[in-house]
Amino acid sequence: MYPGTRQKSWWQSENGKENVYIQLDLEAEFHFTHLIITFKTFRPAAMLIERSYDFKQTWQVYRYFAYNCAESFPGIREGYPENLTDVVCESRYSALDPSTDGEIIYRVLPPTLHIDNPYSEQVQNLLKMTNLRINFTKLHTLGDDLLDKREDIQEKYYYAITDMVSAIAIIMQPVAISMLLFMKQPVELVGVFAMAANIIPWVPTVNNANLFTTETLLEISKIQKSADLATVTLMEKQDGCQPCDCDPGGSYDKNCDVISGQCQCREHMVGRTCSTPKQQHYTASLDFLLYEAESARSSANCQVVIREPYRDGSEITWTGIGFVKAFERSFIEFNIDDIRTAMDYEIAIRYEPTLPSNWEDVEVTIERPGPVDPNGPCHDARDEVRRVALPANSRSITVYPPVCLEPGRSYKVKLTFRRSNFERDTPSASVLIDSVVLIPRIEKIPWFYGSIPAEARRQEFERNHCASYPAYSVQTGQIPEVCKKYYSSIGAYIFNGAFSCQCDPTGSVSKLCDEYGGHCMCKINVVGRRCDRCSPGTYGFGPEGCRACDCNSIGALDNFCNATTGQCKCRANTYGRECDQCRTGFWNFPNCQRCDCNGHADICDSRTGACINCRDNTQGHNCDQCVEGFYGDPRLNVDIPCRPCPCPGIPGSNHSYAERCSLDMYTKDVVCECQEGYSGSRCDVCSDNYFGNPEEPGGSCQACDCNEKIDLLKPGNCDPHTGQCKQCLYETTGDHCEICRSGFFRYAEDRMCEECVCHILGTNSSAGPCDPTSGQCVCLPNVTGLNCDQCIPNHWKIASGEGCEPCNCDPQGSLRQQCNEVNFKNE
Ligand SMILES: [Ca+2]
Repeated sequence: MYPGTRQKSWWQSENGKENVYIQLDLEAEFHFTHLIITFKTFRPAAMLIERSYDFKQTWQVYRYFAYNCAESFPGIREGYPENLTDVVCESRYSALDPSTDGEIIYRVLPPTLHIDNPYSEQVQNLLKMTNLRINFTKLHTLGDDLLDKREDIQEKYYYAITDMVSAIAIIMQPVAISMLLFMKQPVELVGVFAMAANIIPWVPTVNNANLFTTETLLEISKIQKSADLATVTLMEKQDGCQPCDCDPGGSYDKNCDVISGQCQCREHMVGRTCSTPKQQHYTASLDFLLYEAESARSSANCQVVIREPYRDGSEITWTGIGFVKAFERSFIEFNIDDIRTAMDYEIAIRYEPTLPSNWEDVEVTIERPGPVDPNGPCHDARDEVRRVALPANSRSITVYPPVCLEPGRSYKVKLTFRRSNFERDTPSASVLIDSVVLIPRIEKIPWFYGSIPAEARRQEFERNHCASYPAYSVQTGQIPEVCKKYYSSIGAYIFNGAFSCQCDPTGSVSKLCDEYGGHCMCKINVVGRRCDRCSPGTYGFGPEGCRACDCNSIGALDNFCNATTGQCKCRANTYGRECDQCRTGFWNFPNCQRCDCNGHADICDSRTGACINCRDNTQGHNCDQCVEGFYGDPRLNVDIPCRPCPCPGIPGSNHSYAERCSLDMYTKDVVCECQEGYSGSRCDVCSDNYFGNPEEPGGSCQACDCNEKIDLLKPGNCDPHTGQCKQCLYETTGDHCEICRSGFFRYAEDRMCEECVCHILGTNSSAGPCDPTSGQCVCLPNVTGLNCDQCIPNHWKIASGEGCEPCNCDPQGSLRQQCNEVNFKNE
């Protein structure tokens, strides 16, 4: 019955739908004995009851019911079962009459059959079930022959059940099982109902008039209107009445179901007392309303200071990416537009001092977009300016008095950093502001005051110093469990339930988050509640987490790199992702200098500075010299281009007689370094003791050919053009010193020239020198001998100098015809 009325409530199926069903899914095996259904309207024209005892793997029909069995279920025998396993169709529960409160009764063990042993296997098999399904297949349509789509027709017909009585005995002893109700078509279910192990009616609505005295109760905890799914929890009933003990924040109120003790949970809160968020959900932390300074609007004289998490794992004492550095007369303005519950909030400023002294004067103003709700909790809110100091020995400060904020509005909280020191201006003074946090004021939470349990809660809260954690602790791990329990309740209260974790699938290790505060478990170097970004100083958000930037400590401005590419912020002239190289065209990291290549190359060795790929026929460390065969001075300040050496032709012309040449800086003339045999500044003359015509193309210089009969240390041994030898030694002569000079002779080429020895009296001195080969002198008449020193036989008077004369001896008076060659005396 609806509370306070005599009117019964009912379940009703969707209008005009013929095929609907109710299914009970039990998570254990039960014994089912009978079922009585009472209908508010006409009973169905056809229906059947099925069961499964293997968790919906297979289904067996218990019984068919039809006004016209042959038409609705052809082939099924109509009548009463004749043995236990008979499946029949009954028509007695399907008549048009009565139009209301008609029943259908089904007993698994028909009373018409005698059962000898109720514990036999056959009986037990028939009773056991894990799932029960009641299929309604045909509506009585009264005068309307067809159940068609017309709305006025459809509107009239539906199934409506006021009571369902079933007998289900539990075989096992489950402590908590769940049961699901499924409707093929959405069936309007109203209210909470219960059923018992014994014959207990399903009670529609929140009517608590039926108090069950049975040992075990099945209780459907919560059925949403028009839902096709509801969870049923089986609970053991305890002796006597127990306090509901509903979570003050997780449940809507302190009342629970009188049977099950189930409290009314706020969204996504579960458990009998509604104290825990459901899986993959979390309750807001007490500092959930947090506004990062680095995301807020700030004056131009503020600086964002990004802070890397400590590499050694030390506790992080800030949130977000870091801080805003505020100086005197700067301001930071926070936009607050996500208030969910109108109440008093304490403004806490989280900061980090940079000086050993306090920051003495910060002005806090709250800008309201319009008038407050005169009937709401903020009706007497006054927005006087608040002033706070930031002590040097603290990391947070709470601004008093608290401010009353209402949902659906956009507030601006402005911090103005007036002066660091009241006494004097200190423009260099600064303070690092991390964030502003709005902490719900405990005293204004209704379940913390006004009743004995509320006072007890507040005492416990205060005894554990729970009020002191949220303002300065950014680490939930430090918070005592008892405080977390209260914070969780407060979070559920302020935000009307729990939030979905929404852990980032890439950056999170798991879909589950911390039930308090919602922190997901992040992969390496990943941060954010949802693990959705790289921590400062890392990059490359991906399945492996994030990689360290590793920016070069000298070459980069800081250690923060592009979150995607990892590019560090390089100083002037440094280069590379980590800024650990010099820019192209520079060398000598970290003191990057431009490559000195005299304009003849663009790049150089990053370590040595040696130029690479010198152009314009230059070479050298700085492209400061001409390559071999070229001359000039390619240094930038001189800038005489490198030209091919004219020695006398250019290199490769086949008329070049120098490997290299140079420029005489005085005369500005080219000086070739001539090959051996060549000489002159252009190598166009032959060296001493060489000859030829190097000034002409194709001409060359050769060594003088003087048969080694010259002194090579002396100059001018041969004619520089003809090669004619001019200083033959060893009594030689000829163009190549190949012959003995006049008055000398030799027998063979390899012999030295010898002087001719000619008898002065016997030699015809006017006839020339001796024979150059034999040494034979030219003799006067009748003179003979190599040296012309003898008269021919029978001749004498060689000393005459005109040849020898015959002896003319008297043949009788002389012994012989022989006479003294010199003296005239006959022998
Ligand atoms: Ca921050």
